[in-house]
Amino acid sequence: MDKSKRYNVIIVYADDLGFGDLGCYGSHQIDTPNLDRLCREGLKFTDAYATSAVCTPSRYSILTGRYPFRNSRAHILPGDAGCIIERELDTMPGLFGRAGYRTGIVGKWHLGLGDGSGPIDWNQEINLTPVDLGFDESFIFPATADRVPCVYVEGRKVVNLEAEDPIAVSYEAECPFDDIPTYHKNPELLKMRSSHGHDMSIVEGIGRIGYMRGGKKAVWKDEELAETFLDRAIRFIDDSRKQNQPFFLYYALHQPHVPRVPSSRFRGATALGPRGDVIAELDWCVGELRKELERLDILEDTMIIFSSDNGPVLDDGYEDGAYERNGTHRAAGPLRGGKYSKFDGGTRIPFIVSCPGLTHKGTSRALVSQVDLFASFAHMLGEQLAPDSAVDSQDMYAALTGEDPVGRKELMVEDVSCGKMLRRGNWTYLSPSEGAPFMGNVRIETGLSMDPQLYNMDYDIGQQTNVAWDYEEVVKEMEERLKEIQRSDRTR
Ligand code: NG6
Ligand code: CA
Repeated sequence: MDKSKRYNVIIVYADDLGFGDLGCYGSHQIDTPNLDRLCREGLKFTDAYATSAVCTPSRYSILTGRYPFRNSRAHILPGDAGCIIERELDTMPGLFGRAGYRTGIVGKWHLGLGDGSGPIDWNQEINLTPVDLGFDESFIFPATADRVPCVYVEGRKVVNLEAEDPIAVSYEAECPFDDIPTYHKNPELLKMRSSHGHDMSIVEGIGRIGYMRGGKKAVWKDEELAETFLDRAIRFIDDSRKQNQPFFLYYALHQPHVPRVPSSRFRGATALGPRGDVIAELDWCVGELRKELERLDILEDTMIIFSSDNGPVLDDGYEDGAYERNGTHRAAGPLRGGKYSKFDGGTRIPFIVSCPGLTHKGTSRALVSQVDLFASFAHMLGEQLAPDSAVDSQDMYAALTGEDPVGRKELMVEDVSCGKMLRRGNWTYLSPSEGAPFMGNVRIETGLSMDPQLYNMDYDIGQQTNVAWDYEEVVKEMEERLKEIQRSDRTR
C-alpha cells in the first residue's frame, strides 16, 4: 500500500455493540449487510479491545491516546458533568487539524461539557466543548440517550432553544422542579417502562437519569436521532469536499445503547425486538455513509474504522424485551461477560478497517487497542508526537493496514470498577479485585474475584478454566507488569 497516502478518516463508533452482534462476527439473527460488506472489502479484527468496559473511559482513550487510569474523572459521567479533557491536552482531532485536515464530531459525546468552574448554564454558550478540543465542527448530544438534557449541542449552543423556555438540569436525588413529569408521579405518560433506574424525568415518554425542565422545542425525538446524526455526518463530509480539504470525522452512533427507539423504518426489522432493530438501523447508517462516499467518488481516498466503545448488555434498565426476545443470539459471541465486566465480553469488540489498498484483506488476529489509533494516525500523517502526547498509544498502522499480523505485545483494559485485565499474547490475566461476581440487574458476570484469574485465549476463548494455579510465574509477572504500567507518572 502507498505508505505516504493521507486518507480521509472516519471513525464510526457504536455504543454497547457486542463482539457477536454483527453478521460478519457470527450473528445469524441480525442482518447487517453493510457492515458485512465493509468487512469483506476490508479487514476484520478478532483481537481488538476498547480500553474500558464502559463508555466515558473508552471514549477518553480513543480521543487522547491515554489509558483511562491517567484521568481520575474517567468514569461514567452524569449529563451535567464538566469536561474531563483539559484544553491543553493533545487530542486526536488536534493531530488531524495540525496536519491540515478538517475535523468533525457527530453523535454521542459523554466526556462532559464546560470547564467545570461552575454548573453548566445550558442557555448560554458553553465554554468548553469539542470545538475547544480540536474539532472544527461539532454536533453532539451531551452524554447518553438515557440521561438529561435530551438535546443536541452544536458548537457551543443547544440547538433550537427558545429564550422564553430556558433549560434547567439537576442530578439531585430529589426532583427540584415541581412542575415537570416524573417517573413515579406520572406513569401514565410512559411509552416504555424502566427495569432499573431511569426513573427521574420523563422526556418523550421515557424515564431518564436526571431531571430536566424546559427546552420543549430543543428536546430531541428519539426515533429521529439516527437520521439526524447521519444527516449531519453526511453534511460534514459534503462541506469538506466543497472546501477541498481532507477530513477526519468521529461519528459516534448512539445505538444500541438504551433507550432503544428505532425510526419507524426499522421497527420490527428483526425478531429480537428493539435491540436487534437498532442494530439493523446502525448498519443502515453505515451503508448510507458509504453511499455518500461513493457518490462523491472519495471511497478510494477514505479509511473507515468501525468499532464499539464497550461490550453488550441486554437489559440495561428498560423493559424493551431485549432479554426475553434474544432467543439464541449471542451478543458477546463466544466471549464471557459483557458490558461492565472484566471478562473479554466487556472490552473485546468488533473492529473493522475498510480502506482501499490494504496489504491484506479478510481476518486479522493482531492484538490492537483503540488507544492505538492516535499514534497510528500520527504515523499515517507523518506527524511527530510530543513526549507527553498520547502516552499509551502505540503505532499500529502496519497492523491496521494488514501488513503486521501480530500487533501489540500486550494491552491493559478496565472493568466498570476500574479493576485491571492484562492481555499478553494468548494470556488474559484478571487482577484480583473486590466486588460481586454477578451484576443482578443487568444479568452480567463481572469477572470480579479476589483470586487471580488466568485464561489461555487460544484454547479457552470463553474464559471457563482458570489456570492461574498452574502458571504462578506468569501470574506474578503479569501482576507486576500491571503495576508497572500504572506506576508511570504521566497521570493528569
Ligand atoms: C448506568 C446506567 C445504564 C447506562 C450506563 C452507561 C442505570 C441503572 N444504569 O449507570 O443504563 O446508562 O450507566 O452506559 O442508570 S455507557 O455505555 O454510557 O457507559
Ligand atoms: Ca457504551
